[in-house]
Amino acid sequence: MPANLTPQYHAAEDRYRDAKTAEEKETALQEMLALIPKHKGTEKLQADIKKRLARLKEEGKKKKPAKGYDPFAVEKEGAGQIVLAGYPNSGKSALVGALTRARVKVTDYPYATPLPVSGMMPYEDTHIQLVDTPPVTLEAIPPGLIGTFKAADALLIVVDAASPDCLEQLEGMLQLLQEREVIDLSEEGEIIAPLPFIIAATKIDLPKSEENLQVLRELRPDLTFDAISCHGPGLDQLRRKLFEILGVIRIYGKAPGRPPDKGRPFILRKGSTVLDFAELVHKDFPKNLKSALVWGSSRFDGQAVARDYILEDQDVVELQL
Ligand SMILES: Nc1nc2c(ncn2[C@@H]2O[C@H](COP(=O)(O)OP(=O)(O)OP(=O)(O)O)[C@@H](O)[C@H]2O)c(=O)[nH]1
Ligand SMILES: [Mg+2]
Repeated sequence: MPANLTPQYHAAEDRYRDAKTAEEKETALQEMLALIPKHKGTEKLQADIKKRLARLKEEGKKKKPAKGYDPFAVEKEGAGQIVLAGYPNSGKSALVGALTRARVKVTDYPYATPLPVSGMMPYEDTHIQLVDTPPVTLEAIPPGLIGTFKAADALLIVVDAASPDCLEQLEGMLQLLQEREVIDLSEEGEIIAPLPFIIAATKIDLPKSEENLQVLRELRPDLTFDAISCHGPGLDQLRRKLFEILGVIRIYGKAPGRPPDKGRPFILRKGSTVLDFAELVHKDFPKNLKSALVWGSSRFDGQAVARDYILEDQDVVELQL
């Protein structure tokens, strides 16, 4: 029996998908329960919503008394979280300020940023979270900041290309992040799940920066440097690379006989299959999934593919349940 779900129900489901906190999830689930057409075809869905609500309540009860707010634990949002890392005054806050609407503090003196600050960077039809951080040096790192780095999906290492200390900044960052097992530069790979990273050489609009960058590139031919200025040059390319380093794809769902929902893509890891997508849309979908129609990466539009078909960025998928 078809479920015949209404657009209002779908909208509530979208809110559930986007909910970040337990409270938001609970509100969305309650809306879904109120809006779902009550008939035999939706019994399973209704039961699932109720189960999820019960689980949320249970988890809420179990929660330990709050230990207090931890400013170094930055809740994830958007298609992925990228944390900046760099020496004092290297231009981290200015860069987050240029790419997002976060209220960052940019000053010409060092140590202006005492705690992480998060902002959302628009990228095409999605958003990437950038986190500005307090400065580090080889000698001093704020307690808690390594945890912020490790929890990220990727790092953006910032080096001041206009500074005479730019090589020291680069080598210092690499040594520190390696020693603390955040990144892995060893050939064999020594740590589990090291973070991918990008190195931005900033202040490329200032004198000496080109020369300094040349030196960095000669001394570290194994690394790639993105030359940028927070005033514009290099930022478009950096936005694209920030999306690419996350290793995610955007997938648009499509209901039979309806246009694809291009408003809000589902975010999946690169290499995900039609089955992974189905699971993300609804945990009960995989067991009923027969095949799917795909527009985009398939040989022709609306091609029927199997459950293990590997999706690509910006594919449109209609699940056949
Ligand atoms: N010309 C130019 N100046 C920049 C650029 N990026 C940053 N600056 C300047 O460099 C100084 C330091 O920038 P911030 O963004 O505050 O540096 P930070 O890395 O956040 O510094 P801390 O918070 O101490 O770690 C400020 O005076 C900025 O205006 C750039 O691309 N070009
Ligand atoms: Mg700062």
